[in-house]
Amino acid sequence: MIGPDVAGIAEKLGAAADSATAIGQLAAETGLDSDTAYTVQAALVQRRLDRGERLVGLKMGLTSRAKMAQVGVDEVIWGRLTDVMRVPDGGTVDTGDFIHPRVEPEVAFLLDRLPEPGEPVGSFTRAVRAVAPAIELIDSRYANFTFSLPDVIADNTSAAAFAIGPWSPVPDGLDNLGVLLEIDGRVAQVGSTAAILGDPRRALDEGLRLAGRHGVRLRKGWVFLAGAATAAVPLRPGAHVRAVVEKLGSASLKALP
Ligand code: OOG
Ligand code: MG
Repeated sequence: MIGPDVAGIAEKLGAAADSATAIGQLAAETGLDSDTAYTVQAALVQRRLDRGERLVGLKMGLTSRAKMAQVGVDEVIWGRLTDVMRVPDGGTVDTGDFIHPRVEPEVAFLLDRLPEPGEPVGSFTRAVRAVAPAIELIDSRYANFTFSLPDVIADNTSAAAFAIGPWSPVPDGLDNLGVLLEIDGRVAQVGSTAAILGDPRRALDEGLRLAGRHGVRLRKGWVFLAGAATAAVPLRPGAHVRAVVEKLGSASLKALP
């Protein structure tokens, strides 16, 4: 049997992102499974690298029940981040560059000395140099923000942009910090870092394990997004967004009017 057309699916997803135009889901009709979807994701991100973007990190997705429930997919997934997706803290995005952008509060890790493939993280404070509050802007390339597990994996887990607040040394506990997402100064979502796999540090173990299965090694100096603690909220033109994580401070971005 001939498998799914990996290059063709990656091209469709890439063109959808470039033109900010939604497409229909592809996995069911092409017989795409999750493993092959990661191959599509690699090809989709390679398309960005071919035009000069640089890999700067990894993101986890669906590490909280709130996120799983919002999109109806209940497996932890991971995606790739490039330099062009990074927005300066307090910076501006244009909602017109996206299809139906949503924002969500995240915790970011700055990676340091990572274990060899197959080894557990062991010392978190050796593997992670600093932590920061962050905002992820996700933008599914599928119509109505609706997808199956292989669809969202192929679509680089809806990755579109991210902003990172000030880095701090790793605090003693990361497992029960309050998380807020504010839009125009009003609280839109409330949560706790405990929602992220019980402790966001676990997201790193999962990232190493799951990415390792596909031969991807995390690098010193990379950013790692542990996954949102709350559901995501639509980003409207003109909105001011702030994500606050207790003890870590806040990250912000605004959307052009
Ligand atoms: C998939 C990406 C999920 C997270 O933090 O859980 C994600 C989506 O919700 O479209 O980034
Ligand atoms: Mg996210």
